[in-house]
Amino acid sequence: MTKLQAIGRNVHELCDFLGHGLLKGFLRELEFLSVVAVAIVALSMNSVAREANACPAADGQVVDDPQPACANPEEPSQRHGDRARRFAAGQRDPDQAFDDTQRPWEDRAEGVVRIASFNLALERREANGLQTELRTGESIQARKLAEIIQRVRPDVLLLNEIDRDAIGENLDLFHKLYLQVSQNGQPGINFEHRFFPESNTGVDSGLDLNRNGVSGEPDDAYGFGRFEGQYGMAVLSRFPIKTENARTFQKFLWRDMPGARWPKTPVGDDFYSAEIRAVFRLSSKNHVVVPIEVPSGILHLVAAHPTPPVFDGPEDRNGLRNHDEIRLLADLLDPSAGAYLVDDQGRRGGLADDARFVVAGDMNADPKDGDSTNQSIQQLLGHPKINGDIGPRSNGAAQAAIAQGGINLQQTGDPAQDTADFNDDTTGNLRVDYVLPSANLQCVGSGVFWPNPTLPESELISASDHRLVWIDIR
Ligand SMILES: [Ca+2]
Ligand SMILES: [Ca+2]
Ligand SMILES: [Ca+2]
Ligand SMILES: [Ca+2]
Repeated sequence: MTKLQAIGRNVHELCDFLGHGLLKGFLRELEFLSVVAVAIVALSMNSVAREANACPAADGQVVDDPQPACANPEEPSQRHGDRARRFAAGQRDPDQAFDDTQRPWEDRAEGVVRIASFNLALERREANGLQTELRTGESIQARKLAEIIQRVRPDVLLLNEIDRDAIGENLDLFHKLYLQVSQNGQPGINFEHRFFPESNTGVDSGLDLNRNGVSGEPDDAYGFGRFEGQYGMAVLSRFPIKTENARTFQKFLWRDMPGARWPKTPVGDDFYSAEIRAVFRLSSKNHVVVPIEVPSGILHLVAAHPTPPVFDGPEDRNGLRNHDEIRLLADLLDPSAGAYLVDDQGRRGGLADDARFVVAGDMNADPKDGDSTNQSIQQLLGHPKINGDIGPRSNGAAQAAIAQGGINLQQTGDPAQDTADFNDDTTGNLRVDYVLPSANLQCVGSGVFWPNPTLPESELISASDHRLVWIDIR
């Protein structure tokens, strides 16, 4: 089946999914037009790819967002079919979704602080693999990632999935040889302040955590990893990081969380032995609270990268851990809920009641779809201290869901809010990357860097399976 045939089939499947007879007839007529439109897009993308080295026209024209910048749209499950139908109708979309001039990341109000989260997928299978590649200054992937960051130009940026070497050199290499260097005509970007904490990934527990009878494997580390620091996380900032007051929860034990959701075997026994539970670290990488001195005062970046809820068995050990890793973040935001927490520095409790914060990271949890346990992300989206109405979105994500089809067409979440492009036979695209402001901050803008496929910079997104998400706050 050709790609165009697949798209045509997806349109039919969408009709079946919508179950609307009149709509089916309507869409049959539109199908030919939409296939032609997709073909035109594909041809123009080819020509764009040929001209990838040319600096794209940065006309900066931004179409008015039909939704207020920070508002969550209406209940997505009711809107999904309608929105999908309009996207399938191509340029007739009243939202002007196929407007190829739309570059919302260039729309930035005076005086805002832009905060972003980006899973770079800069992980390699060997401990020194990334270092060797970055040192050349010619990593194609790192160049594309840097260009995305240079285009969005965040002031504070959380990075997920950048391998951490023993002395943290990878972050300096990425900064010096890629971010500070002009990529494809974009001005270089300088983050004077950087924080690159240790990660539990690849730190061997000495025990058989996945219970397959063998110890010392990647899945027996405190966080899945082939070497220490694989899939690390980092904070980059234009504003000073108060490193001396930064908190990490790398070594916090799961058993010290009241009501921890330990996995059970199908017959109801504890999946983990008492020996394992005595040493099990909750954070699969690290959980950090990083105070940053933005112009309006101290802002706490609260960040983590909870384990994916998959790669486990009926005991759902990773789904339950993902839930409790997100719970640690939620508890941190509330002085009473977080009273039990003790960080690696020996300090007790969560954030102060009036603290201003932003929670950021790849949470590996979608509000509607995917495999997360007990809607784990609702612990943050519904948290009274968080403005959970922020719904960063992109036209590129909405179009990708239609073009890629598969499981995307059975999902109930708003496809425009997806932030990761996963396999459409097994998972579908998901909203898993978040930047969530505290309710006492004013959010004046947000978005996801998932450009319209007609834009030259849409070629950049192949550098990661995740997309950069940002918010603008005052
Ligand atoms: Ca094992
Ligand atoms: Ca699971
Ligand atoms: Ca996909
Ligand atoms: Ca989705």
